[in-house]
Amino acid sequence: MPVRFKTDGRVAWITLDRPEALNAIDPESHAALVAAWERFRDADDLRVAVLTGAGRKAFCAGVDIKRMGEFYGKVPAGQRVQVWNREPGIGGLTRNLEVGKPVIAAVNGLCLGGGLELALACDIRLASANASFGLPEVRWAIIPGQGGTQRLPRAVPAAVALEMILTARPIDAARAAAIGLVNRVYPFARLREEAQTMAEAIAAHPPRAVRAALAAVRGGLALPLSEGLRLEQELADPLRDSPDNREAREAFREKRPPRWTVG
Ligand code: CO8
Repeated sequence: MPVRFKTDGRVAWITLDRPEALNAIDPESHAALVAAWERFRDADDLRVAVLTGAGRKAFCAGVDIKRMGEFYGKVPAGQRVQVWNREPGIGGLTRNLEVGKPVIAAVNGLCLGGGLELALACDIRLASANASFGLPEVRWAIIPGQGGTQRLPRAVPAAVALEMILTARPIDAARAAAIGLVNRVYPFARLREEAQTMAEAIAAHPPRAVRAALAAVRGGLALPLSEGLRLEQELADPLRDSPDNREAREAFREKRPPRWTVG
């Protein structure tokens, strides 16, 4: 299988596993990724997913260039926009597939093209010091079309995004951290452990609050502030004086760890 799905406690590890092709996404990897996200989404006991790549060199070198034509050929050219605007994007998370739970990208090396677009669709990005990031699509006479032109300028300043997209040149992990494209950078040997630690920290919190916070931030980013503030109230209110909220307050008074209603 080009994608491995493993669990470590309440954390799902989804690993692109084609190191011989720098974990490039071919049609089978795409289908396996979609299936993996759906499995994570539907598993009540899994709270956080970590996406990474097998091997020491690459997280994902993008869509499989040798098999790009197979993606195009699936749908007649005249219908592509219509069909792709409702199907999951390449790699699943990039379009029309929401899991509603946090996803961390543990970027362990090259992160290019469709690989960066997939990492941008994750909620938190951690990187190893050897990682590099780029959107080289214009070199291939196309543009980033799996969310890259939209998510990169929302993640970093627009001028920096344009520099990356128009020059097609990759940046290193230190620069990616400096511009806020990645949250943290670790030595390669520590990346996995740090991603698991962060995932467990999130998984320890009451799942309804985590999901609502995620929905508020993700939903609000697409809205004007006044509408975002309304969305925040809609998501915040059902949690106020909820069993978990009462339990958190009671546990604080009684100086004991809280027990959440789910899990
Ligand atoms: N696709 C397929 N195979 C790849 C890819 C790729 N994206 N990247 C690397 N490989 C393969 C190589 O062909 C090679 O395999 P083989 O030895 O069998 O030929 C193996 O991985 C190792 O690669 P290299 O020998 O090239 O390793 P180097 O260290 O010399 O170079 C590079 C590494 C610089 C990363 C180089 O491999 C490279 O430039 N790769 C292409 C990276 C790239 O441009 N990616 C973006 C592609 S475009 C994209 O992702 C968006 C497309 C959206 C299309 C949507 C369709 C529906």
